[in-house]
Amino acid sequence: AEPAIKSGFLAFPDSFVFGVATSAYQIEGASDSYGRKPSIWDDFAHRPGTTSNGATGDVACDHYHLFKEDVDLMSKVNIKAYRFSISWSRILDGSGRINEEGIQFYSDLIDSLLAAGIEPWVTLYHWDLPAALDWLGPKDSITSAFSTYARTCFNSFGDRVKRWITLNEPWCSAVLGYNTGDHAPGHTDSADSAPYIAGHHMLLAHAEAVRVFREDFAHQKGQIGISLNADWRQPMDGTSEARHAARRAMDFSLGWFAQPVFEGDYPECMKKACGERLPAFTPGESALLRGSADFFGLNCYSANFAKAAQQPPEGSGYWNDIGVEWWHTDPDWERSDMGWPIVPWSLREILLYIQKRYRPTGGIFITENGCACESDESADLDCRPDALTPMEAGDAWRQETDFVFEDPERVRFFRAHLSAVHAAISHGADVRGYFAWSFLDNFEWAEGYTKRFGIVRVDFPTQERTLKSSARFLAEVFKASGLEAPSKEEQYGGRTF
Ligand code: GBH
Repeated sequence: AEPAIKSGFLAFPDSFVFGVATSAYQIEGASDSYGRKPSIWDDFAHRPGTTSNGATGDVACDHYHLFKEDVDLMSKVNIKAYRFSISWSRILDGSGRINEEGIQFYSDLIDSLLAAGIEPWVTLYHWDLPAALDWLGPKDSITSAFSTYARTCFNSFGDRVKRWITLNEPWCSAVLGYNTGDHAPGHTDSADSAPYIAGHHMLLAHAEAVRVFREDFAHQKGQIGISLNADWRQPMDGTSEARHAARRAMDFSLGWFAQPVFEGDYPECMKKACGERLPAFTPGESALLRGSADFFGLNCYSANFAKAAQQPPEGSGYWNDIGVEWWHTDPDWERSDMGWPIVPWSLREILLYIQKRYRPTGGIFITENGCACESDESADLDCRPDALTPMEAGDAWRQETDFVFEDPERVRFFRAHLSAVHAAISHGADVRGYFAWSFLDNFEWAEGYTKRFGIVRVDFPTQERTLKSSARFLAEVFKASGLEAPSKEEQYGGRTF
């Protein structure tokens, strides 16, 4: 029976895309088989002291071998779109040779998705750079390596894939990879300009891949964009100082990449603060970048307040360049297991900001939003998924007796955030899709397997999958194309929309 449409029901447009997301290194495993070559994440994770408990993506969710079962599970949860990434070093070995086994894997995955009525959304680069390459350059070799890789993907899969994302969160690659060293390749001792140079080359690589796609693959009639991450920055108070600080924080995170992609150049405040340390675009590069995304992909998880830094900047690194106190949260905000504040209304704010600031013609797609909870410390590890059998009968998991792993905090998170997306649309933001992060519990980068983001629980030693109640919740939202607004108790800090 169709769900009853109650007065608190928030309906999404019929064309709204509801999906889930993952990335290659976080789920595939099979890291050194079937012709796959190492990426910077293989090298990094195998270096002692880089990840929690020395975790690596060697096996991860073993999705390489279990992808058919995973696609079946997706069908059970009414997933209409699946965003995954391709492992560059699985399909190219660095000498120009194509690894046919790697191509076959993604080809089979894409075919299985299409057979299940699930639209593939493919990210070309989700942080797993081939180990022989470096975003620091040289500029021409890294950008042309990326465009060759992109061309291989368009050639092999573009007949079936109509939605491409060039890069996932270049901010993370640049800052966490080349400044804090928390992510691969783990540079901490580089010059102050390292993240800017890495980011610059990522932007040029993106622009080059988009040029190739538009010039040589127009007949595929696909769309190509980029996924940028940003946490919303709310001015600490009504002063112009705080508003200015918030704007700077947004420019140094989202604007760093969004302004070149949508307008062809870096934000003025970055150019001013960084001077020579921020590379400049030539007029040709700037023209190539301007308008180089058919849609705006946003990955958003959290928010903070913005307040001007009290101390005058010392040194000249990225964090000093911003001139904003970066970690200024409200002590009353609830937090996820990552320690990130949960601030649903901020998702509405950032969507409206993007709409107003960049007016993306192809709309905004939230390509990631989600929450880490039921971490290993708090999870009931005795909850073994022996009820997998009854779920095999199609919709059987809907029966009340079925085993589902209970993750009420994640259900609450999704309900609040989807309501915020609905509110943003009502206020004029052209939001056209939402992808939950993540389909499976997976290798959470430096956090290893200690943080769980999945709507499907993975018991890593046995690779058994169990649907969580958040999967059941999203299945209903996706089917009804809408949801009941949160009750008063479910809201965070009592804030409504
Ligand atoms: C995404 O990145 C990744 O794309 C994905 O692979 C990953 O598994 C997922 O999120 C979960 O982590 O430092 O207080 O300003 C997330 C990017 C950037 C989001 C930093 C939260 C931290 C808040 N993150 N941000 S803060």
